[in-house]
Amino acid sequence: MNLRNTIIVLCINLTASIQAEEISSAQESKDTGVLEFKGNKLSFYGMLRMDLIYADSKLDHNQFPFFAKREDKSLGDKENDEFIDMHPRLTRFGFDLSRDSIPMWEKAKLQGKFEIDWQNRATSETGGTESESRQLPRLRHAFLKVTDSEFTLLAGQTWDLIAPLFPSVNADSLMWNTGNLGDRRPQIRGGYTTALWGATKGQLDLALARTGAVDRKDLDANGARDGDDSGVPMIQMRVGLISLVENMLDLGIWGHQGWEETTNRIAGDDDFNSSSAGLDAKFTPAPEWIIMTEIWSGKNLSDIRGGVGQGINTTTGDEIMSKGGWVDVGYKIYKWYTLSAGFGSDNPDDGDLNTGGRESNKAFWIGNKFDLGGGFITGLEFIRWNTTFKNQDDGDANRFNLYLTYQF
Ligand SMILES: [Ca+2]
Ligand SMILES: [Ca+2]
Ligand SMILES: [Ca+2]
Ligand SMILES: [Ca+2]
Repeated sequence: MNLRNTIIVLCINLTASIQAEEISSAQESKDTGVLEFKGNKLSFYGMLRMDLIYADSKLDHNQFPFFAKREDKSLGDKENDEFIDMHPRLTRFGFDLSRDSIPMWEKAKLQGKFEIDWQNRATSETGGTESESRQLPRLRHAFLKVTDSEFTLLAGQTWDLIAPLFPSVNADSLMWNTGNLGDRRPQIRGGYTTALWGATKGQLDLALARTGAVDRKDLDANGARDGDDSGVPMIQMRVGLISLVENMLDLGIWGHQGWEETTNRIAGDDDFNSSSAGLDAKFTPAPEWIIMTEIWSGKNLSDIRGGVGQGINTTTGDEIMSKGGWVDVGYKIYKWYTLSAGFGSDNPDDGDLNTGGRESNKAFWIGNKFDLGGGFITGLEFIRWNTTFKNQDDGDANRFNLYLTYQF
């Protein structure tokens, strides 16, 4: 072996031993998939996903539907105007991070979550030019959480505290504005959980959250979102009972209050409120059954996905009242097959609407989910929407959605 070859061999050996050290310092346990480094535990998760969609009539958005479009021939609408769509936008990537203690606060556990997908509706809503092959990422969750015994503090973006459940179908728009309330938004949340009796626990959470994070309401179009302009955060509160009736039932009651202010008056008003009250329940009478429901009423709900997307009537300056809810029943017939069915309704007060306003939005659905193991999960969903419009003909749409996923 000449000197040149010796040096090459040495270099290769050195590189190999450095790589081995790096791997051992960030050891991965094959069983848990958890990486450990610097006292932190890190685990990645996500899925590759394709959605194929067909509907026999137009919805307000192909991929992210809230309601059926009006089918009023006397107004020149086309009836039963079908469409197809296919997209990989619900492909998801995330990680969970945690540590058992904070060096200067030993009793405290620290957790964090980061999650993105590519369903960036903001771009399509604002008429952006994003193509269906150059999808932009969307931040879903980015938050940290500190837990010290029974107390938690959460800071970042995650699900609304109110209306925490969602139906088994429509992973794009979650039956929002069809009875399901609650999106994701930036917030700071304090929580207290305590054992009550048996396995039953009580929960009390309070959150200060960003108004307008969802509907971006700027009624006076002055470039300042009206929620931010109010100078106060949205308040959300929820009281819950976990593991009632031998672990079969979780219950919660909740509400929110939000404030909006405009610089220029809208129909004489520059001050608007948003509020809701509701309940959620999850019942699992046997391991193969899951029954979920949410019921609510409130006003000016467009920012939390209610009122069929209608918050303020800008002709009268009044907040639009609405009530609604949904129920979803799932039954695991085989280890690999779950059948679900549900119904949702969002019913604004007709008196708060002008001609053409969405008076009601109802849907029923059937979901079929096939879990073949190893993360290969596919499903076929059917949803039928009926949307009614003030003094105009209604719209009906039947939507079929096939999806294929590889989850890890
Ligand atoms: Ca919900
Ligand atoms: Ca404004
Ligand atoms: Ca109505
Ligand atoms: Ca139709």
